[in-house]
Amino acid sequence: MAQRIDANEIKIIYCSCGKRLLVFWNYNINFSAIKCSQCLAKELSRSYQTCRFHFPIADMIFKISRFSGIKCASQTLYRLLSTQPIQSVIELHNNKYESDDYFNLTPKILTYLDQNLHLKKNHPLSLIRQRIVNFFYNEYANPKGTPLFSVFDRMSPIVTVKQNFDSLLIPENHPSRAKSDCYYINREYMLRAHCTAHQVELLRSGLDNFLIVGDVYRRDEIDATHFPVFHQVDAVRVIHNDKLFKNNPDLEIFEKNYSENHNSTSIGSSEKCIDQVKQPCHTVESVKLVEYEMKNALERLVITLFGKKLKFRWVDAYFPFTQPSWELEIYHNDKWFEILGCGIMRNEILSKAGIHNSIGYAFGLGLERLAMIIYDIPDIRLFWSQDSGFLNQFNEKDLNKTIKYKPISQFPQCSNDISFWLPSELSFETFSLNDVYDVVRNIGGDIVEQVTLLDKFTHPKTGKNSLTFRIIYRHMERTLTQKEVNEVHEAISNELIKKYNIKIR
Ligand code: FA5
Ligand code: MG
Repeated sequence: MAQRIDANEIKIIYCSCGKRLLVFWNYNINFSAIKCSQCLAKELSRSYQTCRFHFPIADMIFKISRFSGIKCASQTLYRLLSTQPIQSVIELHNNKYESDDYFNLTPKILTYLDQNLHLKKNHPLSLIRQRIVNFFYNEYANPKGTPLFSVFDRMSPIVTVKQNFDSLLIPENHPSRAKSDCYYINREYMLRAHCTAHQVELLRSGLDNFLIVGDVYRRDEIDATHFPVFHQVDAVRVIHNDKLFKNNPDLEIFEKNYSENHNSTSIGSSEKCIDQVKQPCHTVESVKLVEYEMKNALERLVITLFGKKLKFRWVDAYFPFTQPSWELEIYHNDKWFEILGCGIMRNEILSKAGIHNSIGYAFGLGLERLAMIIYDIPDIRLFWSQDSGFLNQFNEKDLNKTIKYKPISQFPQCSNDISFWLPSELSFETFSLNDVYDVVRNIGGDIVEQVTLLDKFTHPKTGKNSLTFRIIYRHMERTLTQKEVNEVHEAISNELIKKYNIKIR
């Protein structure tokens, strides 16, 4: 749809959503990136009203033609469009990609790419990841105790459109492929919208039991429960006929009249499989057995995470890559929350990946939703907080401990360090750090948020020992001034000197 127009002309062009646009323009520009005000408002996270004013759509043409400020509006549009290059090369993870008319990454979204919150020490998402992985390690182990599942938690989120959609039989016209819902680098590459994107490549490499953990990207509003990046754990478990029916050798995974060649044409990628009982190729016995195993494992997983009192329910669902499919919902704060989607893997996927005479289950769950409920975290944006007041509430040593998040103050932190020499008769072993913590708490009171030992040092010549602590001050109701923090900090120093005969460095 790229077209060029001359100055002072009104042109009709079409937004990618199909809406007709009339554009009055003073510059020569490639129009393939122009969107209607609604799509732009969504993309730029601006209000619809602002975009309606700046970006003339058909129903605005009368008003706009009367605006003397049309040039200004055009320039704004030009500026915004020029932040979205139509043809340029973008380098991500050491690979170069040529962007095209599908490109819709924003500078902001790129800042999330390598943060790997699910691997960050003492991060709530990492804690839940470890608990889920441990569950599967324990649940599925061979007689010697070796875990059956392999874990992939560092796969690049840059995937092909084929991986994310085609390989999973997601039809060409499926709404989840829309540019308005995904982050595309170009027509071939995108940021994965779910961890299921890696399923087929791992199956092809010969794996049959695996977990994939990672960040996924979907274009969405930002509020307390929505964020354009979240984290998923996906799983695949494939069971061979001999194993599934080792106690019932008369039973089979596949119906007698099923032949693989026949199957691949009969269930096309564009056909929606809505039979909630089973795929045509499978026997009822095999599906019921795998469904039972999967649901049982997932129920035990959520009970392990949330405790025995948890109320949950299974709801029928539809995914193009599983049939039958379900979602698991849990009851929390008088509401039902969907926490995962799952199902019996489409046989066409296994068969194309070179896996025969087997049946599998797959699921995908969201880490943020679990963490928000388990730890009482009220806002999804908090997961991105660098604030140590947030992070220090989660400690990997307490993996299975009930941690309940305590809201941190909205006001800024103020951090002051204190370094001192211990008196010569005291060593690191004989001096109790708790003595320092007590003095700090006694003098600082509620405005002390954290005290951490930063450094231990022994002077090479004098043999004297020194300690450095960082004290973070923060008030719950107002911003502290540096002056008042300094006064408290000095009072703490004086008390330490008086009580323990230390020398400030
Ligand atoms: C999927 O992403 C499928 N790939 C899951 C799947 C895998 C099904 C394998 C079958 C087999 P869905 O879009 O529903 O499905 O997301 C799965 C889970 O991710 C949800 O249950 C939810 O826990 C989480 N999730 C989805 N959208 C969001 C969001 N905007 N914010 C936070 N978590 C989300
Ligand atoms: Mg869902």
